[in-house]
Amino acid sequence: MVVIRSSLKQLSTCYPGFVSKSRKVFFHLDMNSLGMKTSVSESCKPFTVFVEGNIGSGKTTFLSYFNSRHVVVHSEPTDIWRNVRGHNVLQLMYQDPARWSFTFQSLVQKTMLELHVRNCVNHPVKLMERSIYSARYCFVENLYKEGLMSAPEYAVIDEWFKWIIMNMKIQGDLIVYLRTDPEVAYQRILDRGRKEESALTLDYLVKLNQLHEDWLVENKVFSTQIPVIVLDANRTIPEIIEEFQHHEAEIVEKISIKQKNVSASSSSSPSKIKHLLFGDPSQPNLINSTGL
Ligand code: TTP
Ligand code: MG
Repeated sequence: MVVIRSSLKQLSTCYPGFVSKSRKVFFHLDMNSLGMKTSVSESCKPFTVFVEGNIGSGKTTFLSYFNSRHVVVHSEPTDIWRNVRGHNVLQLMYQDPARWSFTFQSLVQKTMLELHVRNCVNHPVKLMERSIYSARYCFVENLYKEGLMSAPEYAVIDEWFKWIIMNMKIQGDLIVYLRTDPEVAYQRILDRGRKEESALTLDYLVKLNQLHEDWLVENKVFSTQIPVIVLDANRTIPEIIEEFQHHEAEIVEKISIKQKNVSASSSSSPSKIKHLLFGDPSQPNLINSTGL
């Protein structure tokens, strides 16, 4: 990282990747911006939470609760999926999955990887909507099982997936699984009316639900080493948040265990992380609005 001091105004207009601290500006010029290969920085390991659950389980709404807490929240890049150089690949996938699911899942895998390795600006907590794992273990798996992705396509995407998880050091410390009945998720999808999902069926949600259950609850076929907290997401968002808060002690313990395994210089204190996840959002945070 190259640190350049300059005026805040100048930098804000010419480059979006700056952060400010004590009126000085630290400009992060990373290897990506120089077109060089990189992986997740060793010195930057935020406590990383993946929020998982069926389509319509409420992941985005759940994540929006944390926006005020100055943690990094990465919602899914659905805008990109709907507009890759003018192509709505999400829509193509729903229109003709046998033709487009490989294309779409390749895009999902690439964009999820980008979120996993996105440059860290010393935020102690990172929350993500889904992960590269659910794309592979739930969606790709379902497409293949349903005969909508061919064996060679499945093999290629799986080879990429395995290479990524072997080589890219994807950080994941906790999974919050928003568990819903498929009927509840279906009703929410009808209510929100995302145009690409107009032909989505309850049967599809039942299958995806089973794959989430197999992976995150039953540990069948695919399992995870990352601890999972299951929340009843048939309920309202305030109720789900309340249930999440009941897990505070358990989560703080996991944070402490994680901190013991990483060097002090690369991690924030458990109390700071606890404050960010569970503190009163109306109260000032321990870090300023840039997360530093
Ligand atoms: P979700 O990732 O489930 O996100 P959501 O915004 O629908 O969920 P929530 O209401 O809980 O916030 O799905 C987004 C859309 O992308 C949905 O139509 C399913 C589709 N999708 C795939 O087809 N394959 C994938 O690998 C992923 C991640 C999503
Ligand atoms: Mg969402």
